[in-house]
Amino acid sequence: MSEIRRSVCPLDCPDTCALLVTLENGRVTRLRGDPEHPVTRGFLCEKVTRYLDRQYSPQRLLYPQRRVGHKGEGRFERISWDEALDEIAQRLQRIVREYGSEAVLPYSYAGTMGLVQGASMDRRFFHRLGASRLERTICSAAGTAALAATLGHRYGTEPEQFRHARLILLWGANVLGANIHLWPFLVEAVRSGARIYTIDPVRNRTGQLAHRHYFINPGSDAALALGLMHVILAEGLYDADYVARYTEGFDALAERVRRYPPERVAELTGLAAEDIVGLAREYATTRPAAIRVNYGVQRSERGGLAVRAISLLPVLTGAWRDVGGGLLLSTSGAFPLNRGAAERPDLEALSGLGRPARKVNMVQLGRALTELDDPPVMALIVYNSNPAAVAPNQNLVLRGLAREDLFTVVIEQLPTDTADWADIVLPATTFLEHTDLYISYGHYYLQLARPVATPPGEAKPNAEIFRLLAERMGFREPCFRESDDDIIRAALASGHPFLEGITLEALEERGWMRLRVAPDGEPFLPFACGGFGTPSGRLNFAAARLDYEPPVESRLGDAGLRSRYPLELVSLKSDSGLNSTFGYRDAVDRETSLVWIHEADAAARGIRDGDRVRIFNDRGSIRLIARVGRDVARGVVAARSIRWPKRAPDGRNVNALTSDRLADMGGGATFYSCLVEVEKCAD
Ligand SMILES: Nc1nc2c(c(=O)[nH]1)N[C@H]1C(S)=C(S)[C@@H](COP(=O)(O)OP(=O)(O)OC[C@H]3O[C@@H](n4cnc5c(=O)[nH]c(N)nc54)[C@H](O)[C@@H]3O)O[C@H]1N2
Ligand SMILES: Nc1nc2c(c(=O)[nH]1)N[C@H]1C(S)=C(S)[C@@H](COP(=O)(O)OP(=O)(O)OC[C@H]3O[C@@H](n4cnc5c(=O)[nH]c(N)nc54)[C@H](O)[C@@H]3O)O[C@H]1N2
Ligand code: SF4
Ligand SMILES: [Mo]
Repeated sequence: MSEIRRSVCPLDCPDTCALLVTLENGRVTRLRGDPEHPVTRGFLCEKVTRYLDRQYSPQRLLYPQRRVGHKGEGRFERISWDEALDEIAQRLQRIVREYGSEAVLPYSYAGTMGLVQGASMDRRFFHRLGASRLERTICSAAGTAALAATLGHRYGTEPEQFRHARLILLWGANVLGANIHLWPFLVEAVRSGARIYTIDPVRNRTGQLAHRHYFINPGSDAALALGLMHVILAEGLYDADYVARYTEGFDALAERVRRYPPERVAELTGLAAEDIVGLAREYATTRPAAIRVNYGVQRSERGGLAVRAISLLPVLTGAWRDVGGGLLLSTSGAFPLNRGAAERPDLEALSGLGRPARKVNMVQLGRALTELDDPPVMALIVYNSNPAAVAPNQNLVLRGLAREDLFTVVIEQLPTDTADWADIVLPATTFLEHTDLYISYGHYYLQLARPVATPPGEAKPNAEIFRLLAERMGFREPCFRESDDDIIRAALASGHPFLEGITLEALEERGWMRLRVAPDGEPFLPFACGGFGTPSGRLNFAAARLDYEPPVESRLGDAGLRSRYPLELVSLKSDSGLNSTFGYRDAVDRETSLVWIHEADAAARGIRDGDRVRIFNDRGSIRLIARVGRDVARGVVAARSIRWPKRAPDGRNVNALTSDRLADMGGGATFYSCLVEVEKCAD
């Protein structure tokens, strides 16, 4: 007997695909994209088409387990849920008594993007406990803060409208790898005569198909944007009417960008001065012009400034007026859920702490585990994340996880590196086995997914695990007994007009619904007539001090560092994987075991294609296989992330090299401001 059910891809990807699931005799036999969904359009990426290898993997964690071996060894014994929950509750209670509640640190990110399993009962639990508050900065914090400070709203051009653009800048955006459902719209645009340019230190698959690729120095995008604005203003190519109507602070901007003539910007960015001039003219005079900027540009020390400066471009040219014009970084700010109702930060007042709990930036997990005092972190509870693989400064993270006095709980689907470090491992369900509500950061559809498969063994959803833990901890507030549906209803009841008509019942019936950002069938033009989310409603060009300096960790940065480590490492996303989620697959392991190096840099080091090389800096050292060519800029090396460290010869991945220095805004991560040296392996 076969039937088709709806679901939603839960992964950390802008596309948030609507899925159709084939069930045969209770077993899921096929996943495909919903042909009716306007962005999914009937296809899935390859990684999720093959998701059933994960769903039915013999590696799935099935039962609660307790560590029997040494820390990190990954040897466990099966225990019952009762034993596991009792032990966790007792350990937490003792830690809270001895060290205070802030000695407990949650660690979660986007293993699932669902609201219920990602940011509801878990948050309630930690607020009620008075645990340290985790700042979830590892991905998008700098860009998020920059967009909020500049446009005032974190949304932009609808993906469906890119088909109308005539010039498309893919700025730090590997569309084919990390946002494949935008691609068909770009193809349509090209058929109507559009040109596509990529701006990236790496010529990835998307760059190879673009009409033109601009190699840019990592972390120098703010300088390029300032240079483009310099030319646009100097040549009078801006939209004076749009600027007059909807902005303020124009004179301050004009004054600022005067300091960024093409020659200076050429030195900072690595682009040729005439290319900067040409790009500025073409961008300002082609309509509609759309920019797809992705998070790659803000994963650097100057990432906030980069997003600020880039997002001023369509304001200056008035590109926001056009269907198919504007800029897209994220759409997530358009989903006005009542997050407070789901997460209940007010519960912290019951914790006995008597003040807001301290904040711990997730990018600096290694420091938190090894340096924090008053109180030290004594318990770490990990879910929806794999910090032993994904966090920067990995050697420091591992030193922290190895602490004998640290009590670590990991809620996981698979035996990740992080799970190997746990004292207690709890088995989690997959998206096919639990309920959730999904916003998107790449389109404007809200979606609901119901379980379609039975959990294997004794796996439970995160929300249920935190309900049970709350009960064990004696948290009696009624909110700890709320069902998943209660949580979803509360989150939907924000009263915001974008959610008008969107209820649990309506979602249940249809699966996905477009936000009421525009009337049915009409494009969403977020800033065509101003409407910026600033105090005055106008965009303020003078809000930011647009002063660019190269990152400390760059070839134009700290002189001492760059003399020892003269190459900049960009550890961009793999095409075949999704962060560390599919690290168990051989194809992902192969892709993440390579490092791309420019032929001139390779020749200078006696490195040939296929050689085994060592990449190192003061933080660590790893071995990879060299790919020599011209798809990275000179002075840049590129490795795909994120490998499962335990599959690597040295038990480390590229994050053994990356820095836990913070970005210029939002406390964001700086994975791509990273100096290294590369040498041929002797053996
Ligand atoms: N296949 C696949 N898809 C994914 C993911 C994945 O791991 N694999 N990860 C998901 C996640 S977590 C996210 S956040 C999203 C978004 O993911 P993105 O952040 O957009 O992906 P990245 O590959 O990190 O970066 C995009 C591009 O920016 C480039 N880049 C790096 N530094 C700079 C710079 O300083 N300037 C410029 N101009 N470009 C730079 C990189 O070389 C890369 O080609 O993708 C999601 N989708
Ligand atoms: N070098 C380098 N490092 C990076 C990046 C980079 O580009 N380069 N990118 C950074 C970025 S953008 C991000 S977003 C982070 C990603 O960091 P993470 O969000 O930690 O991403 P994943 O590696 O995908 O790990 C998610 C884990 O959650 C688990 N999981 C999935 N669903 C559930 C569930 O329902 N319940 C529970 N309990 N677990 C679940 C999965 O099995 C998986 O092991 O990595 C960052 N690290
Ligand atoms: S990972 Fe992205 S492209 Fe692939 S199915 Fe999920 S949402 Fe769609
Ligand atoms: Mo991310």
